Amino acid sequence: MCAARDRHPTFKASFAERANNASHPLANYLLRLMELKKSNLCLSADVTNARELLALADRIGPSIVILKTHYDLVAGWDYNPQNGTGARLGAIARKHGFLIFEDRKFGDIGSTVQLQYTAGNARIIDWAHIVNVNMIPGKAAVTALQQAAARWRSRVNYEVRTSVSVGTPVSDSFDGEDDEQGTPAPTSLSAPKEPPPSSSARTDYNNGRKGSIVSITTLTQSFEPVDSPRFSNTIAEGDELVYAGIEEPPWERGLLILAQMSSEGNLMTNEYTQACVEAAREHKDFVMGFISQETLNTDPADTFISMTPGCQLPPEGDEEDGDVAGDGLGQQYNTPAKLVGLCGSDIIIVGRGILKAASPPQEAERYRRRAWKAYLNRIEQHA
Ligand code: S5P
Repeated sequence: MCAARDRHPTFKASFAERANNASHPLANYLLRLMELKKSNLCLSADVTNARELLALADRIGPSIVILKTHYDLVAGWDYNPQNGTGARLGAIARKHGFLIFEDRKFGDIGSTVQLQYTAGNARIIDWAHIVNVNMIPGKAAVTALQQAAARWRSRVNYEVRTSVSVGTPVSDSFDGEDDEQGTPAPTSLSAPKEPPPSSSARTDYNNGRKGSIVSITTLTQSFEPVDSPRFSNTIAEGDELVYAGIEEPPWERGLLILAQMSSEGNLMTNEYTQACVEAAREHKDFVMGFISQETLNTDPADTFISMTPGCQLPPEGDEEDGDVAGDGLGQQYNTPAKLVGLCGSDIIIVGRGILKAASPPQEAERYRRRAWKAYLNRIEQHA
């Protein structure tokens, strides 16, 4: 089911050793987090309302290192950048120690994916540490996403504080792209639209336009340096709590390339997968790894992380590594022992195997233990 990759150094190396060699700051962080939590489990949180998503993140958080979202299937997603669903997930992630991966599978021309990543109501880049790209449009999509992340990163250390003062006369509308989309202008969470003139300077922007002159509204924005990735506004659940034993994640965002799929009859050929690997090698400071069915590290210098969906365990009590049937809609499943132990995948991605269990937290622990055991067997260490 997978090519033998066991001669590559990453196959037998511990996550701690690989953390030392990881050039991507978020990959380094994730590998250390995995060692700390003894977890190589990602929950695919495919639930359809925001309240359920937040409750699930809080319940399963202790077992996982990544929570994967599809924000577009969640009803009631609150887009408020300061205390909406993304920000609240961020607070839960900080409390339990996991990263957020929005499984958006960007797949369009460069200019469009940049906007899909950073703009719109969701502003994915603000709350998702990791996203992924479908390479069908070619390498430019990767370059474009990397550019967008670098631009965001260069601004994000500054909080924008906005104050509005009203005098006479005034203009009655603001020229803000956020207003056009019906959402409030971000004040402190999002990166500013203009780079700050200096870390402590105050800049005045009068954004008034059109409107009848009755009084003057002055929009004053000050950019203040922030040295922590923590968002400044208080978020209800556990904002003050930070997972012990590791620092908060770095600001650098990470990308995964969708290089192989779990679904039956998918069109990703070996040649296509190889083109994904080449694109990753060309963007090592942004691409952390792959969504794939096996490790794709072949060159001695490769240090990519492979994350694998299409994973389920047979029911408790059945033969440990027996076959698991697909879902009837094209999804195919393999066990952690096969994916991690034989194929060299690093992180298993599990959705319905956990979500549909009688007790999702208990089942998440079962998956965590089994995937971790498969990793220890692979590197020939014993618990
Ligand atoms: O090849 C893939 C790639 C992905 S990201 N196959 C997948 O199944 N996925 C995603 O993983 C899919 O969109 C879903 O969110 C999750 C698998 O869910 P499960 O319920 O079948 O475990």
